[in-house]
Amino acid sequence: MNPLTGTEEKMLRMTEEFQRMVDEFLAVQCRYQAAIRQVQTRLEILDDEFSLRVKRNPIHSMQNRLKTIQSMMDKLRRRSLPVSMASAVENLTDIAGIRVICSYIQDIYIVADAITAQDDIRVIRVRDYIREPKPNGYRSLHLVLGVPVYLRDGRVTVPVEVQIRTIAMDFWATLEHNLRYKVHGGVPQEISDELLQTARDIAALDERMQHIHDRVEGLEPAAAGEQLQMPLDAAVGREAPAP
Ligand code: 0O2
Repeated sequence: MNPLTGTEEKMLRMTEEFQRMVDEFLAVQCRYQAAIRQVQTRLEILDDEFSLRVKRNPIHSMQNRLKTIQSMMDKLRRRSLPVSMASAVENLTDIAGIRVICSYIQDIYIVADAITAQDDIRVIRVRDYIREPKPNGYRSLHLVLGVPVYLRDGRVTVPVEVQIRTIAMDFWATLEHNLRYKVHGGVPQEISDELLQTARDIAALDERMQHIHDRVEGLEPAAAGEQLQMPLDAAVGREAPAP
């Protein structure tokens, strides 16, 4: 048999190393997925309970994701940390992520307060980019929660990053993320400036929507129904029902 060339040996070692990381990833994947399920179920329960009490849901929708191996290794490399699964588990707090989309700014804090008040959840980190937006205009509330997961050998605490934002904040963040990744080396300054301005416009809209919501909540239930019904009926050319 021909001996392997230097390049072939190097590639074989890289393949073996990658396979080892995949195996390790599969071993830890189960607990991160369990942690996501735990937090998402708790949020769903809180949302259901809230809607029973006040007849509306603070949570508009939720998404979750497990970071890919590639994305974990890229992040470790960017931070000059050892590139291994053990290092990812030790250094990254966003392997498991849940994004919670709320209708109104106030809902974000209602949801955050309710989940962090649960006595078996550890609050590892809070970053409030709503009260203090990032310089580029990004707004969201980020929590890293330590969640108990019960395995055959006992209990482990698994970190889950929960990003909570309004529909409007999500609209901006999703488009900004897509635009940023389209351009290598970053978008030109004039586009960054315009994105920052759109983030400010969106923040102002969020505040106005919150204000409208608070005013509607302050109305008598029947009156609130009428107020909403009449413009809707007018819009579709129907007559509003007699009071
Ligand atoms: P992805 O693909 O969304 O997972 P950390 O790694 O959490 O210790 P970091 O990265 O500074 O440190 O955390 P931070 O600031 O809490 O933000 C992490 C995540 O928030 C990002 O994940 C994005 O999802 C989101 N985010 C933060 N800043 C911005 C921004 O300016 N624009 C947009 N669109 N999203 C942002 P990743 O790791 O980038 O990737």
